[in-house]
Amino acid sequence: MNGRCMGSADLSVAKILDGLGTRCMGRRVLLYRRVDSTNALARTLAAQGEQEGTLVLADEQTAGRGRLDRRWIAPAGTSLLLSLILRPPVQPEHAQVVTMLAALALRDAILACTGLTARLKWPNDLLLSGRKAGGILTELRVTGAELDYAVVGIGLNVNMPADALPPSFDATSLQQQLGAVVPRVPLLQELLRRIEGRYADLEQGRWPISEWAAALETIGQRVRVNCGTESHVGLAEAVDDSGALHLRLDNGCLLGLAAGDACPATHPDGPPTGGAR
Ligand code: BT5
Repeated sequence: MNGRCMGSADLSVAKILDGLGTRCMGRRVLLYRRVDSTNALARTLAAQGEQEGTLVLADEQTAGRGRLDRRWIAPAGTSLLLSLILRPPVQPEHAQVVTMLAALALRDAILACTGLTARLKWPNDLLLSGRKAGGILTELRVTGAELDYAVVGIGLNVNMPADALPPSFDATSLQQQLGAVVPRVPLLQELLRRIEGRYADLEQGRWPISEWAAALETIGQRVRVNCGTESHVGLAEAVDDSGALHLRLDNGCLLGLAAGDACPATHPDGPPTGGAR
């Protein structure tokens, strides 16, 4: 199943390394034509001591995953499907900062390579014209009170045709937004450079919380947030250092939500929570 390869037509290890210019991120690339999940593989490697910055990349995933055992669907060759192994200098309760910096780096790389302006949706989505084009899944291993490693998994719909996903996903891709095919390698290189820059900031103690909060279209909106079997409606006022959303309920109480699925409160069906389980 997990067959390593040197590359397909537009994606190859040699092309990725050519002119990459990073010190750590993506200096070692493991590229697969097809894998179950790049996150699952990266976690195994991280547990075996794989170095920070190693990139696991696939053209296709047979069991790509989102949060809460949801599926991430992407026809072969249409997307960036990647996982990076990190050993961030933060406490486990602040590990969401990895998702924040990856989301901002992804947004910046998209703008630099395509001119498209993406917005972020709490807690882990990237939107283009209000529709989901990317998602981030950060998975951790914690030993005692220490964070061993974080695997940050990024799925981005690059050249995905409009009919590739169920309409209930309300998804889009760079190609659909731009009306042109987007080369994946320059975008990936830009993303790795941006992650490296932001990671260096983090190591210097510069956290991206306020920048992330400003990029979240969720803040200032009246939203419905589904958390498992519970649903809360209120004004999304802020996020805190741990990435939790502060929701002002109609009764005036302030609720802190560590995770959930948010959508505008006016949305008739609530947020899409798992059309592809
Ligand atoms: C996410 O989960 O958005 C995180 C997705 C992370 C995927 C990457 S791919 C590389 C790496 N390896 C992995 O195995 N995973 C990571 P969540 O917020 O739970 O959203 C999942 C939901 O998004 C699904 O239930 C669908 O509704 C929707 N969805 C699935 N595939 C999609 C796609 N390609 N584009 C837009 N929406 C999608």
